[in-house]
Amino acid sequence: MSETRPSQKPTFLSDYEPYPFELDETRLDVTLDPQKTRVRAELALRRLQDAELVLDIGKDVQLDRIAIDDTPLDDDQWQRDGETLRIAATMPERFTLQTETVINPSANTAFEGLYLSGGIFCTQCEAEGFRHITPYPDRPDVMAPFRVTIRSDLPVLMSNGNPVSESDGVAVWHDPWPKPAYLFALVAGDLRAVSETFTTMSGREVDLNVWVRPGDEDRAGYAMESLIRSMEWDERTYGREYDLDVFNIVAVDDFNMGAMENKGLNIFNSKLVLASPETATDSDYERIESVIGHEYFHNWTGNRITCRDWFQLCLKEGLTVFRDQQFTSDLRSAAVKRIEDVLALRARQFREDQGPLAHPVRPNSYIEINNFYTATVYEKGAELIGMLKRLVGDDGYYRALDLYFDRHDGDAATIEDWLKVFEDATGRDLGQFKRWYTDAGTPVLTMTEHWSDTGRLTLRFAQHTPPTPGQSDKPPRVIPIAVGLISPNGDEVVPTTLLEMTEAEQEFSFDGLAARPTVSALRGFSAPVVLKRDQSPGERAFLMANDTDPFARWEAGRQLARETLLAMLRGDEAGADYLGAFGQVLADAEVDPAFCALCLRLPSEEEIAGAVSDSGATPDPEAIHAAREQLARQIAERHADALDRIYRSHEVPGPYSPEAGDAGKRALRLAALGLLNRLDEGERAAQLYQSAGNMTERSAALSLLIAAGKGKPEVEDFYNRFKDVRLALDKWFMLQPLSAPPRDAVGTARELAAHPDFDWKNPNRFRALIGGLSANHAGFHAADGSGYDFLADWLLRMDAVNPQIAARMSSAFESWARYDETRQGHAKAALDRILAAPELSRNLGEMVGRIRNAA
Ligand code: B3K
Ligand code: ZN
Repeated sequence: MSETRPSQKPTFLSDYEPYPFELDETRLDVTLDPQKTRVRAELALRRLQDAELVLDIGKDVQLDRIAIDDTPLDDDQWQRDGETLRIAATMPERFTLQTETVINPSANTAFEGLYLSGGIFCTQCEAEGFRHITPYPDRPDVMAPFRVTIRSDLPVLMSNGNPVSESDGVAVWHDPWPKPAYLFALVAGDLRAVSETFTTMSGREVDLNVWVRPGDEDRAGYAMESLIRSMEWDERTYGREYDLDVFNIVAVDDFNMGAMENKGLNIFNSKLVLASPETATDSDYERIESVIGHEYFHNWTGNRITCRDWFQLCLKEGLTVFRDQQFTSDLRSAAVKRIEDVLALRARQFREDQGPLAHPVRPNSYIEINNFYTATVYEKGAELIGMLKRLVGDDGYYRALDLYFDRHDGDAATIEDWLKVFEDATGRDLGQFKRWYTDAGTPVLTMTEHWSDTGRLTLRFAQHTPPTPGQSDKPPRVIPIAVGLISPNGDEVVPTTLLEMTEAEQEFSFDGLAARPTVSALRGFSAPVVLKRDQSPGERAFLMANDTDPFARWEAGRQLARETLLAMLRGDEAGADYLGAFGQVLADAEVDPAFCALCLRLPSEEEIAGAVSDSGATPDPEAIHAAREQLARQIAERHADALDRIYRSHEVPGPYSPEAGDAGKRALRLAALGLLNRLDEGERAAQLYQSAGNMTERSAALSLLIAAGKGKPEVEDFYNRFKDVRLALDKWFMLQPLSAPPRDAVGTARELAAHPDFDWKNPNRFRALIGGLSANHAGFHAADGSGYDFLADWLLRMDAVNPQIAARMSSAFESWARYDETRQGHAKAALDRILAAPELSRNLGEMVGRIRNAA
């Protein structure tokens, strides 16, 4: 490996050692300047052991002064090596380390540490960004109260905690809650606030502000409403109250991810704050509500109780995702939310678990921690909490959580601590459950049914977890399997019952049944497993029509659709059962439009490719695209009248509201339109585009037109309408490569990449275009390798500017080894080209290295 490359040395969980110093207070004095920001830091330290003082320091930080208790250190008393600063001087038991550094926010294109976004100074410190601001023990188990002075003539100056004073361009903030450096934030700029006051359950008043750029105030209202709902919900559901006098949210345009839970000063990607009916879709609104909730909920699960080290990331992320999922289900439809979450889990986490990037929810090692903010840590991490709750019951769960907050408030905790509160609160042994945290891979659960005429039904289960990188043998785990039984006339004869599987093979019996029932298994998706069962299309159609568990009902239809598609790919006709059962779903459209909309959605091409590959065959992206199109057309032909009725009767009158009821009706109407689009070649979509009163309809109509190979005038119109609205223009950059007929996708992406508005250093714009193409399955996996080449070119270009974004987008290559030899050859060449780049970042180097090892 060449010397210019950053270290590829892994960090191991087993090497954890406590920090030998205690940090009593951190005082920062920051004089802002776009090119030369000066940071004076004072760390009040206490020695716990006889040890060298080791701090982290970014290579981009110019260190001008280093002193202990006002005495500058001699050159031979300290040493800077890579990202480490070692201080060998003998220190008293208590001392203050003083440093002075200069950093250049305007040169910071990686958006980690302190940077500038559209004239606003802002920070991102998780996971290891604080070291790019000042030398520091930049690890989550070193916590301290912060006092921060900001000097600048910009009108708004903010940091964490409560404001102390502000005058003549000097603002002082104090955060009394000890926190690790990753939760530090600083914002300065010309910002305007949408403000409210919130009275907490114990009667304290909190000032709430959502800060945006001048002119954006009228798009910040929904974020504020969502914040208030989050605060009320956390008090109601978990008894958790907010703990500072102010809560500030700031929207910035350049942000590597969605948002960040900095104590009292959340920083958000503007995409997750700004919304108006004309510029944001129903899903954007839903996402804003859920991410505002997520970051707010971190105040307790993440901030008051943080992680001991980054291996414990799921401690805060899995739990906080679980909490935000509960929040959305309580506010909207629980059934719909569960299905959406399972769809996302399967699309991202199962795919991860089944490929070269598989890792445990609590990993054992990493090279670059930012590569581990994954679907496994977040979404599978949340599933583990859901399983725990199912296993110990609601009462046990909330008792355990109360104990967790009591026992660990102010701690940097571990997964062991987390499991222990459940054991102590419920008396249950969670030794076997812990394997869910330590073992990677998605268990495959096989179920067979045995009926005896004495009225007994026996269900036999076998579990097996396939090997994953570095882990070959996996012992059985405890799997909660929720089951219900439905009689031939559609009545539920056994309501939902939780079976606890703990062995590799195990059986459970039900007695006293008058007739052989149909089994509704894995209700509510009670465990993140792949369930395999032999079931006839007729039985699936029966469940699709009769199951009382909404998830299982949806799942039956989904399985039927998958099998129908697999059969079509083998050259068979589309199954009559599926086409028939679809009619039943349409007949129930009025009951729950949002649920019905989900039932109308066919499996994605990516999902079908996964299913083909599971069956031992090689997926052919073009054939998959064609089969899916053909099935959609057949459904549309068979149910044209019902679909047209739904389309006409579900127009939502009156002023736009993003709430679940109206959004569900729009979703159903657009799902019907999606199918009809195959018959009328864009006619209805073109009309809808013209009459659309909101972005939900307008963007859906636009993508249907593009998919139909039409829509040139509409694409142009959309651009002209939104060319000055960044977030809306991102949709324009995304929808074209995403919805284009596969043969045009790469060409479209290339043209757009040359467009003057392709401001690629902005993460949202880059993700829109590059992510749009990667999500066009048959387009990205073009047989000539042009999709792979295009992605490799852009990853390399982005890597030099923003390694986190490049690394994240590289996961589009994750499943390359499942395709045919020609495609594999092209993918390998593209991956090898990336690996050969002379100055590859640690981020992209680790990701591509792991992906390339797939075969
Ligand atoms: N905790 C942040 C994610 C930080 C990602 C660092 N690469 C947002 C969240 O999960 O709430
Ligand atoms: Zn989070």
